[in-house]
Amino acid sequence: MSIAESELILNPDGSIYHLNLLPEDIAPTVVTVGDPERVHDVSKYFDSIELKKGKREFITHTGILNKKRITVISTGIGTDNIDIVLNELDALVNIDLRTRKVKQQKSSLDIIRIGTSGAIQKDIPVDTFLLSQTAIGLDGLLHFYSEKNLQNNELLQKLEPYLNWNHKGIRPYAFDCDETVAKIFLGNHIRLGVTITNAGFYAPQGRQLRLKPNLADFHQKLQEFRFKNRAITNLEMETAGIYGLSKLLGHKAVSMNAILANRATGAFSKEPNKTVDSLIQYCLQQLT
Ligand code: R1P
Repeated sequence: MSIAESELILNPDGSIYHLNLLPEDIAPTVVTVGDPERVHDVSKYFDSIELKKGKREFITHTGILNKKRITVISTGIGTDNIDIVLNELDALVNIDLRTRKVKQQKSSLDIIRIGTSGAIQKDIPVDTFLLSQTAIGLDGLLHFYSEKNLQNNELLQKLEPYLNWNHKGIRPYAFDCDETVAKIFLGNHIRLGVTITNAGFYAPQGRQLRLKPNLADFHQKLQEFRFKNRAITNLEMETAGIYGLSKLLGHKAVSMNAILANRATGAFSKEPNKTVDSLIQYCLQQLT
């Protein structure tokens, strides 16, 4: 069955609608970053760059590093953008854009998020590198998709009644990283964590400027939750969406976080750019 023009939207040159990319533009290894300017901060380490394209917040560079072809793409902020980026990356490899038919043989991408994040546990210093072993989404994105059996249901069964936020319209979902890709990034200085992804930066992460958050005990509840001796470690805005859609679509994802803030101690990194650059260099070194 071919997919209608209104559902799989292509630009006049045949490229996919938002990302503005053709199938040949992307490598099997895709690094995602939130900030469009971080795309250059990654690709400047490539030995050569063969492609630079972009549209809106979705900037893409593809190149070679140590004989490995890598694509780096910016997602902008939030899981609403992750919905677009993951579905369109998948369409580039798993849908024949000319016939508009899903390919019989599926391809799997390795997806590595290099992002920033805030810790919620006191013992995680700023400038830590944290690999999200599990991500819990409070943003709701994955509830719009079926195949929930791929979730970490064991964790959810404990988390949902503990949080008891369903009556506030907040229903968590939870997915794990891909273990084979995660192994590439393990190391003594890499902290493993459980990451909360939410739909905003202020009240959805327990911040108050002028508006009072609806959940007064947001941080405390998250800080005190334990599952198999694991604690929730950090907050950001993309990882759970990336993990969920990757699992459903058959891609392998891992999220690497530069911890720039500690929300429990009030600390913020003195050299955030240096920390992000070190994480980029570490990830590229491990990838190649
Ligand atoms: C918020 O400032 C943004 O920073 C974090 C959050 O997930 C959110 O996207 O990640 P990035 O630095 O990768 O964008």
